Amino acid sequence: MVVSVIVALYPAALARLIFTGKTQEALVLERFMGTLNPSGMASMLPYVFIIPPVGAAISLAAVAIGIALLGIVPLSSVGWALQSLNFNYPFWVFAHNLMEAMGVMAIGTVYWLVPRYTVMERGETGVRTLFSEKLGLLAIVFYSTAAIMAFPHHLFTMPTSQPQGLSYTGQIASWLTGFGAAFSVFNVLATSYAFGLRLTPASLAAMLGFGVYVADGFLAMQLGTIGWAYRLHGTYAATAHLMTILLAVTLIWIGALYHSFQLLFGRPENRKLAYIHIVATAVAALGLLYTMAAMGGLGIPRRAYPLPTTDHTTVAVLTLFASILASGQIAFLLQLTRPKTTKT
Ligand SMILES: [Cu+2]
Repeated sequence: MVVSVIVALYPAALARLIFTGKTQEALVLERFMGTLNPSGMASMLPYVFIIPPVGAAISLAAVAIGIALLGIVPLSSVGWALQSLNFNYPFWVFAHNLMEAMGVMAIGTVYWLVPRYTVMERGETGVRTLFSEKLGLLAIVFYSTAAIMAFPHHLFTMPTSQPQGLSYTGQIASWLTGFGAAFSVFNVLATSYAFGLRLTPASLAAMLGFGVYVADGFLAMQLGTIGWAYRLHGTYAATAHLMTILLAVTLIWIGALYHSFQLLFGRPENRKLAYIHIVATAVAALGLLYTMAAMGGLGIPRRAYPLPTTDHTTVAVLTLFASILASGQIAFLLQLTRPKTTKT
């Protein structure tokens, strides 16, 4: 499914946009492409400017391994690329920042959605913006800049090879991303409070997704602290963090999807199904986050099968929240497969 999206569906959608003239999507994108404000395209900038340089080293290693796998050079000649130091640093500076770029895009999506659902505009201008566009831009730049050097937090527990200075840099940079997130929390709440936020599936998904993102941020700060990382690394706390950040970002993009539902599917969404989808996803995300975080605190290792706990309550609670998550996605599938003529 993933491969078909990457190699077929996405290029096809882009080709349609480029070659078949003014589709509805193209008209919407045009209003948007040239904008560099935080509620426009500014959150895409980190991806454009940070990912290519931080991804260069691991790309080089990948090319070397690819050439060896094709038999053009002997496999033994690329062993250097897989030595732990040579692999870990190029990999994590890339992988960590890729996740951060995704996070920044998600925050940009919240910045984009929230002003579109406020009751009032700023002054009598008729333009709906964030409470502070400048603070929004600062948050994007601050957050992505701090994030660049946060990657050594993945390698705190390599005590024999990670220089201490790099560990402290990773810890301080991780905490600084928390400040970047705090600017966004203030801005999004101030926008909702000062201009009034309307309840719609899009605005609810954006706010709940952002809420889950911030809740997960507190766990991320613990994992990004050297002392805590020794206790929590390799436990369910890390699983909780990874799973929650992905669910938070997904929920925010679900908001973008409901915002564009009419455009994408030619009919408005069924609100009841949409609310079930969003609330179930958010409740399950928080439930799984705190259950898995508690499991991590108890030292239960991740990536182990069968589940390395025999505590029936833990298993029952995990199963309960997993079922809530699944029922939310079933509501979404019903939404997508609903016949076109159904009343909404
Ligand atoms: Cu990281």
